[in-house]
Amino acid sequence: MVSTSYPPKPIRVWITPPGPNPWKTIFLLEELGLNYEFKSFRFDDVKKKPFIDVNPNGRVPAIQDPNTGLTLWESGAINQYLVEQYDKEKRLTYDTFIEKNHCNQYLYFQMSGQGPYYGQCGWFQHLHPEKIQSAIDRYATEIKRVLGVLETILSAKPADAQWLVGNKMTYADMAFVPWNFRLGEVLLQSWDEVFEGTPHVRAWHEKMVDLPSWKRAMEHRAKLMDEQGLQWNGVPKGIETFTEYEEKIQKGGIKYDD
Ligand SMILES: N[C@@H](CCC(=O)N[C@@H](CS)C(=O)NCC(=O)O)C(=O)O
Repeated sequence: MVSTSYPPKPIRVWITPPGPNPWKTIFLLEELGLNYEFKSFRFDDVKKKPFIDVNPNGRVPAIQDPNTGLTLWESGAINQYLVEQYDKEKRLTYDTFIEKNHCNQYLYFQMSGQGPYYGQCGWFQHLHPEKIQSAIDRYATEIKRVLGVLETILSAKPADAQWLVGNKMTYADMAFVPWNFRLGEVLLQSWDEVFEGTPHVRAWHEKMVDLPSWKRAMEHRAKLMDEQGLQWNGVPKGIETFTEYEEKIQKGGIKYDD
């Protein structure tokens, strides 16, 4: 965390470190330089108390903001709250009619059109006990389609305004980063293959992962993963490859991650 005293009391963020969704919120907190603290716990406990008292849906992230008394889950709702409550200068959002609604639109697209499809692709690629190629293909095709939609949008924008809304980065652009960051693992492709045919998306993504705020978020992730004995890709230490991990899962020796 950046050392900051705004808001006065730290916002508590419940996370399990491996999955991408919590990092959407941490990226935003870091970019806004807000005062927050981690409540990091194991993925195995996501559907158990005490977390389900915070989020009955048992999914991370969730936040508790002692400055306002608000408890909130669903990363899209959390991030909208954070910008509305704390981005007073509208650095990462807009209050103009069209732009504000377009930010909403892209956030909903990310929440319903990007996250769930990427998540299902990752599930069928790595964690499902049976290899169902048609399911992997369906979600991989959808990922490429979503990247194509983003390419159409970004390539139509002026060269000096390569952002989804208006001419600056908003919380809507930032919301796409954590899942796109995991595309190599999700699709089992090289970075060049992942972004083949979508150069504007690649440049947009690379601009954001180059930000100090994202780098700080990923440093926190590395530390929290390490604390739980996990490697960068979510595979427990001591297991070399995804194939070995998949074999152990199939034998029931390991619980599923997301
Ligand atoms: N729509 C939710 C999705 C959250 C989500 O699925 N988080 C994953 C971790 S990245 C999780 O908690 N999974 C728990 C499970 O699959 O049981 C959000 O954006 O907050």
